[in-house]
Amino acid sequence: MNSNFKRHLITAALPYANGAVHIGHLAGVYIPADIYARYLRMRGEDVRFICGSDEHGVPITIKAKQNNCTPQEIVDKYHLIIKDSFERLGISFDIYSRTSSAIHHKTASEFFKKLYSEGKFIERESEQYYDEQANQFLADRYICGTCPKCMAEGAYGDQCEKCGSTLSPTELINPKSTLSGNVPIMKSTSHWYLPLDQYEPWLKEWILEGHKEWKVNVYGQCKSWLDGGLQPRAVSRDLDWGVPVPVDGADGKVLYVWFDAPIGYISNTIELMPNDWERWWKSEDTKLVHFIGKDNIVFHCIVFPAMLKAYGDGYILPENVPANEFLNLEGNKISTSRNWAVWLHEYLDEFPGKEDVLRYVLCANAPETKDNDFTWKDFQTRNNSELVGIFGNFVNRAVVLTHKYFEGETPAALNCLAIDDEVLSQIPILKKSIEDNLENYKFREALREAMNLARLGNKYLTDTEPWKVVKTDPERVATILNISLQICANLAIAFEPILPHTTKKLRYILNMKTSRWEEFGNISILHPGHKLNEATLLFEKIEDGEIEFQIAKLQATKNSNEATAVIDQKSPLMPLKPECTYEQFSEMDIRTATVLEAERVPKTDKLLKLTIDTGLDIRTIVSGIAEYYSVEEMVGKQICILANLAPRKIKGIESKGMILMAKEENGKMKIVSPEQRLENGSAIS
Ligand code: B3M
Ligand code: ZN
Repeated sequence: MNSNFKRHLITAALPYANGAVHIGHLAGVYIPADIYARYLRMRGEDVRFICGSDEHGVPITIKAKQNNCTPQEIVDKYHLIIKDSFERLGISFDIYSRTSSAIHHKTASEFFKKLYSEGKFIERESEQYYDEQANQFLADRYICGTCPKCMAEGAYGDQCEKCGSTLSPTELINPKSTLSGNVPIMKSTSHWYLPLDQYEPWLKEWILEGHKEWKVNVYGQCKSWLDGGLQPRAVSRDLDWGVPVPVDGADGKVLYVWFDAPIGYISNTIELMPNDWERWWKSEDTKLVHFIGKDNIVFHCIVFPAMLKAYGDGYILPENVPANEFLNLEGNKISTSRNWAVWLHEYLDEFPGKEDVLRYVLCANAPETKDNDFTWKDFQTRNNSELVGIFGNFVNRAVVLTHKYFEGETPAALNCLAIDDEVLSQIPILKKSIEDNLENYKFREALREAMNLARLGNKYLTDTEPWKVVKTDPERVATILNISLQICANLAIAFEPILPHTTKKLRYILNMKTSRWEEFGNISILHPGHKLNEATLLFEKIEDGEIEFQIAKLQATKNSNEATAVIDQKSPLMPLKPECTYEQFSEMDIRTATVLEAERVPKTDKLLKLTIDTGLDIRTIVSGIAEYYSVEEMVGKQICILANLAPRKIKGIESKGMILMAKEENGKMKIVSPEQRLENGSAIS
């Protein structure tokens, strides 16, 4: 690393504590940030990696209202879920704190006070929307209406989720209160504004002239904001949740969440290093890098820098803001409110020991230059053919053969042939490329190059065939395995920032102490005679059933979203059947079961013959679902069946039971599956 910086301050966007973290957050922000932090630490750099929950703002108060609890209860709940799931994934924050902490309130409050007393704000009286029934001013998400830019319904007072435009409440067409649904009135209120327009020339100089190296998407967004002309921006809100505005007579007003949240980076650094934090924030030899998603660019590149500039006192500005685009899920935009997401805490529960598979797939698919798509099929393929098939396979072959031929001791490389030299010469080239990519925030490419090292090893073993050569030339095998093991050791270093759980395992197998980046490229990390531990598998295959389960889970979400949409449109549903008694209901034996085999019933369009494990027995059910489900989709699926339905013959086949299906408005039938995989035979009542 040829830089003049003495220390690296890395921040990752503070997630809102009104929900859990999903794969979109991970791919966009936390995985790249973590790879970067781990890489720099391996290089022996002085690094602090800062994050925490963003616990203020209107969405949190709305969620609290919906759940009939206090905002504090909401943030307490999600703060723990988020913190714990990050830890389990191995995101190596030096601190993960929260903005409801006393330290943060004090820091944000003092920050505001200094700017206020130095006259850096302008105070303005303005007319704002007010809900007379709820007795409340309608900031941000408390108001919605038609987006003036794309004409979508349901745009919020701060943003249109459809087209992504940043809005202010008065721009909305047909505004309505989200509290009561009422049309709001205008009422006068006063707020403090940061006059961004005054900082415009300086920002233009700093970004447009000084940071042409920023990512195209980041630079482009900044340029369009700056070209459009900056306006003063309110830094306070009429709300009862947040950091109170520390000015006499400002009762009922709090700091705008986007004013206090970035100060959270500072508060959390203070909490981490109460005596040393200033050296990190106020010294020109600190390199500050903000990892964020694209919707946060303006706040990190324009507003927060302007706040720091206004504050003065030696605060440094970010050296880079490598914001990513968005990750979609199975072709659709990830949405917290529609539950269209893969939630980190659920993934960790459902795929124990596979933390690194998620890290790998999300890095390989990171939306670095454009929006990207996550699909479960791609997740499975990347695991099975890349991690298991290439990386895991190579390491396993090298270690197992060393145990087989050399009792687990690293053999000596006696004399190298051209093929050996060729392979070894690739290592420093790949190393250089990985470094350049990591230092330029191109994590996908860095991962690809690290994987190329595994590919190189895998191909080398396949080409040299030590298992054949051993019969005629054991000395040659010693060289081949020595080189293979050195590649394994280099892989343990190259992958450490990306797959820390795996490289820990790999280092154990190789009985390797170091994971210093400096050692990368060394082709005698493991000395002749160095004893290896037993080979264990680095990765396991992911079976079709696991993927089908995830797809079914998403499908269930989609179905329930569509059902909600149908109800919202008030379309007629099937009329209610006549009343029945509980006894009548309880005569039905409804249970969970799994489809073992499926085949089409010959000469029919609609029928599938299914072999089913009911937990009690294996039986056949003939079902008219071939129109809606293929044979492949059915195998492995968990379903619910009416198990004590009298048997009957369909097309000559005895069918014992019936699959529970739901009929949609459009007449389509969908299988009813349990929310999570249950034991077969679980009774439904
Ligand atoms: N809480 C917004 C977001 O998750 C946010 C980031 C704050 S960083 C200071 O989009
Ligand atoms: Zn819009």
